[in-house]
Amino acid sequence: RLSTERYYSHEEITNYIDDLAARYPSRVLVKTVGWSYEKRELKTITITNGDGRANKKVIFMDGGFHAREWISPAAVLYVIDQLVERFEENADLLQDYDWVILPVVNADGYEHTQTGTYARIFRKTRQPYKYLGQTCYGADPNRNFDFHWNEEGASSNPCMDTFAGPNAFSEPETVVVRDLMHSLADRGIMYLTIHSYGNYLLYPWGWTSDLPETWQDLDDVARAGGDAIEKATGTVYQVGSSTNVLYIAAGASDDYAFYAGFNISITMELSGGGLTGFDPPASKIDEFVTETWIGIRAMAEKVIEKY
Ligand code: 0X9
Ligand code: ZN
Repeated sequence: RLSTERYYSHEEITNYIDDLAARYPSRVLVKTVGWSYEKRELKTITITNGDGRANKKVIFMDGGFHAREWISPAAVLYVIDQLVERFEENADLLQDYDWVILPVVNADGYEHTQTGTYARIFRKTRQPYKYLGQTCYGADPNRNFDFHWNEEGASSNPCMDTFAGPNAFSEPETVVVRDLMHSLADRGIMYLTIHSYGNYLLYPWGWTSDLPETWQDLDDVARAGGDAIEKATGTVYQVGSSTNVLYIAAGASDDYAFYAGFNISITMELSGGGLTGFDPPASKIDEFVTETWIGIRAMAEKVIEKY
């Protein structure tokens, strides 16, 4: 079983989902969808109820966009654990929907924060860029998508944390997410991307303060998640559009998914902890991921009721 007592390495995460696929071949499918800049294998896990019905609606979830946000892959693994190992309790979530999950988008960055020196708070990918004779590493994968790319809340300086990249989709990791989104778009109902920290449930747009025409649907789903969490644990999540409740930042994956056709697109910023906010002690993992699951479950139920 999954341990919520410590943070996993990228390799352990990959082994964990491979093991689930081997143990539950009728309900779990693991696929290689691409490679990171440093050639780590990026794998999705598709979870079904095993009834063999093709082309169901899809919930697409990812984690580990930002290297230092370790609680994100941990929370995504917990969702996987619940949907697979606790299938009987969650069968309603898989009746008409398949879940496609990429636990660690930025595998190189994640690995770097776990093994590099002074690397714990590193955020970006690991592709090197030259700037004024020095080398800086990585683009911000959440500024690298080709939708209003580099217009607002992003930097053209490779040494900044919000570097948008030399061009949109300069990073192999964001290309993988883009291609997944397009391949799923005609049945993709909800895109959910897990970050930390701050306790926010954010929806489009993040590139403008304008709201999409269907903002009420986005708000309904996000609020269902926030309400469920508050009721269960008392933790309050702030709900609203990225620009209006957090800050303006263009070129992010949530805006891209919504533009690509997902009806619902939400960035969930989990609870923070530790000295920087990005490093909750391992003793907090269980509390944070179970709380996150309550919110994700409630959002999925709302989506299933609406679509
Ligand atoms: O800035 C980000 O990429 C996200 N916050 S984080 O602290 N995890 O880096 C928020 C992204 C919200 N979405 C958009 N601005 N589109
Ligand atoms: Zn983040």
